[in-house]
Amino acid sequence: MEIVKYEGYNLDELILQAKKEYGKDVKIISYEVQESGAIPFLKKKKYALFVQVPTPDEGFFDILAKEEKNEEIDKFLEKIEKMIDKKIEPLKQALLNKADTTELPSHTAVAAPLDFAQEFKEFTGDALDLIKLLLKKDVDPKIAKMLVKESCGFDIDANKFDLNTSFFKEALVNAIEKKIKFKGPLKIQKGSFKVIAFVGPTGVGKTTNLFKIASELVINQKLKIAVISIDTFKVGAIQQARSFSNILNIPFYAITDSKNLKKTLQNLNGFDVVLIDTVGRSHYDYWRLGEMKEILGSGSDFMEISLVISCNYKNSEALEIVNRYRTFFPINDIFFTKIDETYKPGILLNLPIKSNIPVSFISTGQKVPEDIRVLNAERIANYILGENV
Ligand SMILES: Nc1nc2c(ncn2[C@@H]2O[C@H](COP(=O)(O)OP(=O)(O)OP(=O)(O)O)[C@@H](O)[C@H]2O)c(=O)[nH]1
Ligand SMILES: [Mg+2]
Repeated sequence: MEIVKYEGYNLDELILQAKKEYGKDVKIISYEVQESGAIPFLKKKKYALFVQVPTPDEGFFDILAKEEKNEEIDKFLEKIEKMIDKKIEPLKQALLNKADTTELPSHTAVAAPLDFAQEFKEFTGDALDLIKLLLKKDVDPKIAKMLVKESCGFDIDANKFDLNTSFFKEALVNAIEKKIKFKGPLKIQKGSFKVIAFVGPTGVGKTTNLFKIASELVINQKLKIAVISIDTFKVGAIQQARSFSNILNIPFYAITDSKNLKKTLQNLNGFDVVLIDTVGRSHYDYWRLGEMKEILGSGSDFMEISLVISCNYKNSEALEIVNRYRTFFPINDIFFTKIDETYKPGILLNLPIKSNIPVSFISTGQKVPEDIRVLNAERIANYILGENV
């Protein structure tokens, strides 16, 4: 095998020349560009073209396989390596920079182990006992401290804070009332045309609980209700929602785009409440969340958005969900579900306090319509203290 070098001012002509001399199968290995001439505006590009001239019975790789000492090949391989390196360097840098700046979920930060005595050294007596209990229920230490302090007085003898009541529940309810906002029971005026959309991750109980609310509004409050589903993605989702609607004898619409949502909402003008069920979306799936925002956007002026969160989520994950969802939707309230599936319901305190979003309902099981309660301070205190509610 032979490597031949051509030099000239026109690259195409050099290639044509090589092909003319060695046939159309000649292999072009590389080319170099050099500036020629000393005066800047008279500078001309000069090319050096390197071609591999085929031999009748040996290819390039055959020669390499034989591990023959061939300085020419080594020289050209080196040249090719350098060219490749030069080409991929900006790409490598771009990837490295991206990796450096990629936002890590906030919950990946590892919490330092808690030094209980040090952390809560300003408390004594019942206050300390209540803090211990809150921590056992997965209440965030900072939130436990802040809540307990709300119901403390200063014990001059001990020079520390202690509860100003001997009842844990009273202390907790008092603190919760100051720190958490409650949406309260759904009281809807006839003819008010309220639109409520339920959003949240997959499988948290959006559809089930939407129909618990629908039942309350239809059966107890005698309101005119319609349900719109934009969950056309999951197999069986529409059937599930349609059969609930049939039982309640309320109109049901399945739509897929924002134009249809706008039109459907206009047609439902005479209704008191329209409930919108959405497809569960991972909070990491920005693309699909954007798609849903686009669809819901057409009714957003008068729409309330309820974010449905399961109580069995880890605290850090739940906060991540709220933070990611709220970048897409103006969240009106947090609707908790699956309280029956956890013994450590600290999330009921941590999430509303950290997010400063009001809370609305809590789902206590799978049964429609009865497994739902309005959330208030006393109810949260009962769940945390492990009392039946
Ligand atoms: N244990 C328990 N199960 C619940 C509760 N709420 C809902 N579920 C169950 O959770 C499962 C999922 O409920 P869905 O209402 O379909 O959840 P979804 O959020 O609409 O799900 P996607 O539409 O797939 O995102 C069902 O089996 C419900 O019966 C609850 O409070 N406790
Ligand atoms: Mg659903």
